[in-house]
Amino acid sequence: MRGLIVTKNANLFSIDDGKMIYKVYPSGKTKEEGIYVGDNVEFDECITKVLPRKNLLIRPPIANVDKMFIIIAPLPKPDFMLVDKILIYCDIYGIKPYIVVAKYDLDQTLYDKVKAIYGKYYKVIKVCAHKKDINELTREIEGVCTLAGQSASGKSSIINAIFDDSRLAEIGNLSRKIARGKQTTRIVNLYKLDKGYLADTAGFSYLDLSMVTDLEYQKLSSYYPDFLKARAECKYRSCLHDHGECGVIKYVEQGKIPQMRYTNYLKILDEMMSARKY
Ligand SMILES: Nc1nc2c(ncn2[C@@H]2O[C@H](COP(=O)(O)OP(=O)(O)O)[C@@H](O)[C@H]2O)c(=O)[nH]1
Ligand SMILES: [Mg+2]
Ligand SMILES: [Zn+2]
Repeated sequence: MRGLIVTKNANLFSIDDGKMIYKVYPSGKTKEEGIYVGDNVEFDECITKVLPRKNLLIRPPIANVDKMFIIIAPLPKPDFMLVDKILIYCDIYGIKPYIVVAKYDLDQTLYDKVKAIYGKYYKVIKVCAHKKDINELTREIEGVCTLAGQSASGKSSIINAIFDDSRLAEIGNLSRKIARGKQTTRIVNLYKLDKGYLADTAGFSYLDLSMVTDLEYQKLSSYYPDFLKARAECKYRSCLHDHGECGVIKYVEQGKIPQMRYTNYLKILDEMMSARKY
């Protein structure tokens, strides 16, 4: 039989074969190889085979992620550099990203601003957990999906609103969360919705691209769909778009590339270059 791992509880796995849930232990071999929530497996009395993965996230540990919802909100102040890093990460790992503007009850203008910056190349949607208005998000849930984004942006509240069960995820007090900055680690579960699954644990409140990808700084700009046309006008093919006769700089000056995307590109470039100097 074949199925999807939806829960890992110590050494016992829950497998969804599309009709029902089986509780199964791994074989010695598959246990040693490692099995993660999101894995597609073959099983009978035990899990006999883990099928090849398209990706594997580390924190939280989830395999075969199809879609990632990057949550930002008016409060805390959005970290757009983190958003850009997650977009790059998703591109590298074959994950479809969404930018989700949460807590729209606090400020209606953020969605329009984000849409203007990202909307041409990425899906931008808005939700409000407090109003239980999360349909724009739930209707996109297909395959294995997970939420990401900075601490206190409202991820747990969205998960709770979706499943309408406040026991699923702990909602933190905003100020306490910021002060502490750290999340507690939890077991990951995939919860089933109509067309797919949503992980009950969110990730990426912080992301160091050089730690989690093989991305070379020379290639960074190729992960910016909004730079593509401009890059054709750079004098040198190896242009890093930080100085010189550069199409990207020209487009930024002409307002065709958002200043913020470019400023954060330079910061990420700088981070990646200094990560190489030991
Ligand atoms: N005004 C407003 N506050 C929200 C909304 N969603 C969450 N919050 C608040 O934002 C804070 C952080 O929420 P939480 O879900 O724990 O964020 P997480 O750290 O990303 O999981 C909490 O104080 C929530 O009550 C919303 O839709 N509107
Ligand atoms: Mg949370
Ligand atoms: Zn250039």
